[in-house]
Formats: sequence, C-alpha cells, structure tokens
Amino acid sequence: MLIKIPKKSELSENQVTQESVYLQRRQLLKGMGFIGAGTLLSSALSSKAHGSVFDLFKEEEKPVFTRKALSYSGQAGAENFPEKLTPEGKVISHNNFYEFGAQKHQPAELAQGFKVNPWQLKISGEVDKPVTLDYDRLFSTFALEERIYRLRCVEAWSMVIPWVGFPLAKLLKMAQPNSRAKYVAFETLHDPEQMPGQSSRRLGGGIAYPYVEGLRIDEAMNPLTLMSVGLYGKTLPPQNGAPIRLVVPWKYGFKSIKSIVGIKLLEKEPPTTWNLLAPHEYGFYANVNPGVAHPRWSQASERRITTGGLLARNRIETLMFNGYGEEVADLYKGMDLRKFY
Ligand SMILES: Nc1nc2c(c(=O)[nH]1)N[C@H]1C(S)=C(S)[C@@H](COP(=O)(O)O)O[C@H]1N2
Ligand SMILES: [Mo]
Repeated sequence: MLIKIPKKSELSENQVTQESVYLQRRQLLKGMGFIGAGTLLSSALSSKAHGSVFDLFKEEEKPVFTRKALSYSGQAGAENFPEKLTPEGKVISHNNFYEFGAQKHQPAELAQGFKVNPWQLKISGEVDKPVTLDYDRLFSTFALEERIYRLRCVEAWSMVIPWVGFPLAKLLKMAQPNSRAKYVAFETLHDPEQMPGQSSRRLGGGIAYPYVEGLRIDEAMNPLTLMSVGLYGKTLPPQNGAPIRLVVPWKYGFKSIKSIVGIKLLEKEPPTTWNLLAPHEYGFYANVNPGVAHPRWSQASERRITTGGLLARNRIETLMFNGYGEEVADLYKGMDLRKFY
C-alpha cells in the first residue's frame, strides 16, 4: 500500500512503498512507450534475483504448500457471474500481507511454513456467550458456501475471487452480542517468529502489529460480510490469510483482515491499522467510492487482474460500493461519505 511517494534518497526508509511506487512509475513509463517488458523492474524490486513481478503471472509456478478440498453446498457458479474470475495462480501469488513482506510476491514465498493448525479464534467483549473455535471447528461449525466477490484494493487493482466461507453474522449470533455491542474489532495473529514482517520494520512496512480492523455492527451483520476459510474450493493458502480471514466486498481490500485470532464486540469504534498509519489517507469506513479520490491518486478506475497480466490494459471503471450498492447503500443513509471515507 502506498504511504507516500518517496524521493529516491528516502527509499531506505520507505522500502515498504517501493513496489507500489515503482509499479505506478512503470505503468506511467509504459504508457509513454518508454520501457519494454524485458527491462521492467529488474532493478526496481528487491535485490533478490527472482524479484520480477512477471514471475508471478506464470500459471505453472505453484507454491509448495498443500491445501485440502472443502465440502460446501451453495455453489456460486462462475458461469452465472458476469465477470471473469481471476485465475487461482494469480490470486495466490499477488498478495498484500505485510506480516510476510510488503511486496506483492513476498507473502507467497515467506508464508510457506506458516502453521495454521492448531489455531484459536476467540469471540469476546460485549457478548453473552464468548466463543472459541479451534482449527477443526472453523470448517465444521457452519455450513460452508461459495461466494464470488470482487476484491478492490485501495491501490486501484482488483480481482474476482471465488471464496468459500460462512457469513460473519452466524458467528456473531452464536456469541450473542449484548445491547452495548455497536462495533466489531478484529485482530490478526501476532507471532514475530513466524511472521518476519512483524519483527522487521523494513519487511513489515512500518505497521505496528498486530494488524487490526473493525466494522460497525450493522456492517458486520450484513449478509455479504464473509468469514472465508477457502478459495477455489480448497482451504486458504497462508498468503491469503489462512486459516480464516474476513472478506468485506464493498470496502477496500485492507478491511479484509487475514489470519484472525480475535474478534471483540465493542461499544466504541476500534482503531484500525491503516488509519493509524496514515489517517488522512485511509479511513475507518473505506467504502469503495469512485467519487472520492485518495489524496494521491484517483479511485475512479482500477486495473482488473484477469488473464492479461501487467501488460494488459484491463482498466475498468470502479463502481460505487464496488458494485454492491443494492445490498449495502442503506447502511450509509444520511452519511457524508466524503467525511466518513
Ligand atoms: N493481516 C493482514 N490482513 C490484510 C493485509 C495485511 O497486510 N495484513 N492486507 C490487506 C490488503 S491491503 C488487501 S488488498 C487484502 C489482499 O488480500 P489477498 O492477498 O487475499 O488478495 O488483504 C488485506 N488483509
Ligand atoms: Mo489493499
């Protein structure tokens, strides 16, 4: 995620931003016809020899972890979804998961050994019945369903992903929120030994870990809001937030927090990671909104990652609420979405 555009001299302090910055620059130069594919990024990315993002788009390059097939009913049916799915190979190799490095290719490499079992997810706070789910219960407590959603990153790229999971509302209802529960806070695992970005400012993008996120309770209870345990019919790979992550399809991707260990019902709005880091750039609400530009770039359009890789001009218009307005616009009636960005 972009924090600020660094001057060359500041790069060492802003390693985290470099990929996004270079990608932007690259696109600009490419648009101007200055660079060809062969020379792109070779010096721009990390010093690693394999640091070219083009490698990410080779379908045959499959990571080494194993994922087990999930059984679920309620098949979403890709044939009924009007847009092309992003190929699995791209969904699992182009990631934002700063705990495993701030560059898109790093999570798929650095998260390979991540232990997801045993796991504990605790639901606590303003609830009558606190709940703890262990690894097996994540997959067996609620009927799993497939949901095909657009994922729109605040950096202006997007994917279409067939998730497998269950509505967050079912989990929250199990814990029985009380009348003081107005917000829901989420927390990612904090384990610097396993997550190299949590012990290295350079790798981890300067984030104060654990990564935290939040929703208003009515947003959390909306039927679109998904707890995902899989994608493409199999358990999540670590780089996509195994064993369980949130998916909020009408909000920018950073709200969809990964590898969750804690969910807490609260009376007050909880702090959220990107808002803490750059409050004027990333708000609590973070609803996808083509009419409200990020301070440093437009949000009116996005690069859809389908089959074309980085060279294709899959530029499409960004839709209000990422196209989910019918389901969620009512949540924000009377709110100034410029103020509550
Ligand atoms: N814990 C944690 N969750 C996270 C992030 C992160 O860095 N750490 N990145 C977010 C961002 S910016 C995006 S766009 C999505 C990306 O999800 P994906 O890699 O599965 O496509 O995860 C979100 N969840
Ligand atoms: Mo993102």
